[in-house]
Amino acid sequence: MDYLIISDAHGDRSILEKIVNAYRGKVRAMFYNGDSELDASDELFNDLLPVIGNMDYDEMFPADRDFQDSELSLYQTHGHFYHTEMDLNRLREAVASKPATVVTSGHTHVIGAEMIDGRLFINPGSIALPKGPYAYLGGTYAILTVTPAMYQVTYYQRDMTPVAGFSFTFKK
Ligand SMILES: [Mn+2]
Repeated sequence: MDYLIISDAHGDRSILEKIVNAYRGKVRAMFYNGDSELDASDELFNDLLPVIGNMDYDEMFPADRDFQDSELSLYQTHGHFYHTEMDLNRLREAVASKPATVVTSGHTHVIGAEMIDGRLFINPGSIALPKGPYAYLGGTYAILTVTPAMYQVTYYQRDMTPVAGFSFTFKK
């Protein structure tokens, strides 16, 4: 089962529209990790599951999300409430009592996929304003594939091609 994770478009609505249209019906859920700078009533959020970012001013966006289906238990947050721009410590502590085995955030605009305390932390990077050592990719999103034994995280560029060498597998 595949899940799309995307974040931090910062007003670049057209790239979100393009990606949503390409993946609608092909993934089980599409997570949007905040800082769209759009209204929560935007029709994009008929497909994208949002949380509020520090640059979102529509208070109708939820602060965070506990997602559960038959394949995946996930906690979604933008990250600013946990100051993930500093480190993942507060977020790591916040999820310690949660059933989620996957934790996803945005905010830093820096891609990341790592297992911490038995939970997979995924940052898809920013689709519009990438930062960090992989900013040269020009914006990224992630596809999470869940199998009975493994998680796989694959990063894609704005043209929806996978980034060579940026597919990571984690044992559950
Ligand atoms: Mn941002």
